[in-house]
Amino acid sequence: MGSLGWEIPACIGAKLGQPEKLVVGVVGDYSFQFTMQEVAAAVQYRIPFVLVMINNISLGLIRQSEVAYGMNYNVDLAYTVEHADGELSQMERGINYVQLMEAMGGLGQRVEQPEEICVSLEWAIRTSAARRLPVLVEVMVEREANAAMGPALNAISEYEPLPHSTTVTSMNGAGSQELRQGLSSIAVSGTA
Ligand SMILES: Cc1ncc(C[n+]2csc(CCOP(=O)(O)OP(=O)(O)O)c2C)c(N)n1
Ligand SMILES: [Mg+2]
Repeated sequence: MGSLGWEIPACIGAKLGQPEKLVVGVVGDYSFQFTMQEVAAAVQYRIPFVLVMINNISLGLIRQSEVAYGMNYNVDLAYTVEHADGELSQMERGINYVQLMEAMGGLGQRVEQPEEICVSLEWAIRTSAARRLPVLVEVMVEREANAAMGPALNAISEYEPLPHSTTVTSMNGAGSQELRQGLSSIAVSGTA
């Protein structure tokens, strides 16, 4: 989908439509901000799903589109807060999305190292099903990695292996079985 904010409502709809399936949504950090309040609705109505956030603390697609113009303008989601006493605190990681999930009654984990991703995904799948809650896995990634898009898509000749054949094989805990059974899961992903 091209519209930001599609992912969370889509996860809710997919899970309501096919409650027996595992629903996993992939969301950008900025896209999450468009409809994040729907997490509260999912908690209220006990609609479980796993949300994987790719957090580059920026509007990556917009930043990349600006490169051709030599710009890097208004794409940062990190900022500085000035407190009442004049103290400054740096929100170097932008919004704390795990706290946001928790504020709405959901759960989340931040992942900083690649080897933590599987562990966190297993936790999210297990916990989301057991507690009937939306659960976030926030994966911190490089701010300025370019993605293949537009005409660059034509230049792709080699793809990364599918997660089913790589990551998932190293998962052993609860949840991994559900992921291995590709048909028992629905993947929801929005792109800009
Ligand atoms: C509703 C809506 N508003 C604006 C846009 C334009 N837009 C495309 S990508 C993008 C930034 C997306 O940032 P993020 O979700 O963090 O994904 P990233 O590109 O960083 O992976 C924006 C504002 C859009 N696609 N949809
Ligand atoms: Mg982003």
